Amino acid sequence: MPQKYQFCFGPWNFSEGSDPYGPITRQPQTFDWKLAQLKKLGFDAMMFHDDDAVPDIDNKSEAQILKEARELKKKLDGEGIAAEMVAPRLWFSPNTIDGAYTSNNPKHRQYAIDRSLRTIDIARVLDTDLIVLWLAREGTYVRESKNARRSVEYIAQAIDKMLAYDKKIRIAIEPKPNEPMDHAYVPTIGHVLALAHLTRDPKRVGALIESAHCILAGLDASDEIAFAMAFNKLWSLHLNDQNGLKYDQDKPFGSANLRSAFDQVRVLEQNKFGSRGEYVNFDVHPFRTTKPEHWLAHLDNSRRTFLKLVDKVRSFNEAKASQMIADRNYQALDQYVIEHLLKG
Ligand code: XLS
Ligand code: MG
Repeated sequence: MPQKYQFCFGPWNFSEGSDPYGPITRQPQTFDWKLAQLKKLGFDAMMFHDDDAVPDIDNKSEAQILKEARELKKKLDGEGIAAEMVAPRLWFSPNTIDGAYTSNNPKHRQYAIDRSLRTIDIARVLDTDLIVLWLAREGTYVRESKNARRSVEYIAQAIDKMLAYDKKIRIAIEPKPNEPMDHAYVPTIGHVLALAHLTRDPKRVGALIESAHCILAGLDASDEIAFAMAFNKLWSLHLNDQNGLKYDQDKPFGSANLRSAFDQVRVLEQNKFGSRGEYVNFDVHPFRTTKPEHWLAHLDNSRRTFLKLVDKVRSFNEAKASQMIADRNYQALDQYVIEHLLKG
């Protein structure tokens, strides 16, 4: 049976167009509007930061957080939408200015752990066992400002606290090599899988791959996907695109490099991604110039491209490719891929 894919995105994927050089270009919309658009597009699930689920989380009691999470769960159930994961947003608060788990300030490290435990509380209510960690500020601008070995140990210790707090959760680390930091401590999937082994329960620590983050690390996203899948560790996926080594672009999937997008889908198909209930997420943003009336296009287009590439993968003549490989005629193989992608 061919794999049927389930799709997901997060409320932040309806971004408003601000960048470090200018303000928003679209007026912010409510969460209810975003959920209604997700439903209208026929997506299956939504992913959440802790404060997407419970806004202004730092100023709310544990009881209030649980109450609001329950209200959200009701809303999602009413629309038949699942929550894929919850991720602590550990890069916005004044308490995370110098990093979260790796901050040089012990009070701030404790804040990061406490906030991660609240994230787990929310995930329980939303009925997902998946916690995502994008370790945004765990790195340095100035190498001498932190002890790198101790930082890795701090991250492992924080993960241990989370694993001990709830025996059912799984943690998927989303590596990214830079931005906002000059260098991040956990830049690639290899680092993620190695880090898992420093924790108390490596079986419950896995990976989330984002295409653009692989490109920023100078790596091939399809190889990163294959690497994680060889360990059965690809628990979530953020497909998007990125035009080379520059600021984080989060372009629509396939927008910059269609062939790489084909390769990513091919590896996902070959390894049956989704067969254990994993979702295909598009972590994409509209171009800054996008008018409000075209606000859904980047999500719809990413899924369209993905599904067209699934067809391309399924109609790729693997026997023909195998013959070329056996003949070591990679020149022919290269051209076959190009012509297959160009075929109408
Ligand atoms: C940023 C990340 C972020 C995570 C979730 O680059 O993609 O959005 O996916 O914390
Ligand atoms: Mg992402």
